[in-house]
Amino acid sequence: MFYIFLLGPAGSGKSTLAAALYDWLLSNDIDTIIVNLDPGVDWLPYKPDVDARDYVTVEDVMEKYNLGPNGAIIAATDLLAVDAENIKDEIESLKADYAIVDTPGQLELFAFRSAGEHLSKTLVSGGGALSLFLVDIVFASKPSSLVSMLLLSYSVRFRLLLPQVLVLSKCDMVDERTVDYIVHLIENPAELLNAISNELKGMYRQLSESICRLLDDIGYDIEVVPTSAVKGKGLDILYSIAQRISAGGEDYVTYY
Ligand SMILES: Nc1nc2c(ncn2[C@@H]2O[C@H](COP(=O)(O)OP(=O)(O)OP(=O)(O)O)[C@@H](O)[C@H]2O)c(=O)[nH]1
Ligand SMILES: [Mg+2]
Repeated sequence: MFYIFLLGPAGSGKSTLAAALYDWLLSNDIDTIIVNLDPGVDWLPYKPDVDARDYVTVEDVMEKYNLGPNGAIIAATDLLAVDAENIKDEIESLKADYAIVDTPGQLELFAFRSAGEHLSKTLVSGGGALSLFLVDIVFASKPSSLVSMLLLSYSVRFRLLLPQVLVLSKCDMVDERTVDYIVHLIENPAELLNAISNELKGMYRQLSESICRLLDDIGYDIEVVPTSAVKGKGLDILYSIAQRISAGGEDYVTYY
């Protein structure tokens, strides 16, 4: 099975894009399942085939351990990791070609705590995976915000060690020219440096410039895909990237 993880800051559009990609794959006769890994979510725009809430819910954890909502979300994600093997077994028992995995709203829980790392490694073991890092295009329209998102996406990539695509989400909310300009900035660090120089002054400008240079130096060669879950934009491109990677067209890490 090939796993497609959707990651990104709260509200970046993970669940909505997961649902849109799932529908698109099914309507193209591609055998796909959809997995919810958020034990705290109330409502989802899809019906998960495998659901973290069948293993642990934030509500139960709050009651059982007498925790507040934030502590309970952390504890629930840690408890979920204990069930990683069972979750993998349930997913694999469905014998689909692709599993779309929607991750918790709080990016740091999945990307920066060992529970998320353990979950992703367990699921991916013996198969392939791709991570889609979502950045809300409205947020990315400001060069300094874009730089901070690029840095965040790189640090997530470094944590999970999976091939990663930078997905610009909600592109229906800005015009085509803005989308093209942002893609251009991401693909051309020198232009991004220029844009930052016009926006910031002093210490923060220097800091952003250093981050841009760092990303350039380490070869931040990430693929950018503009999408809109509402308009169905970019879903075919995401699938073609997943196909390329799952077919071995690009290295991916397997954990044995
Ligand atoms: N215009 C537009 N709005 C979108 C799109 N995708 C998501 N949204 C809206 O953005 C908001 C957040 O979307 P979600 O899919 O819940 O985002 P999320 O990243 O799963 O959120 P959390 O799980 O809470 O972190 C919702 O109000 C969505 O309707 C899109 O392609 N276009
Ligand atoms: Mg969500």
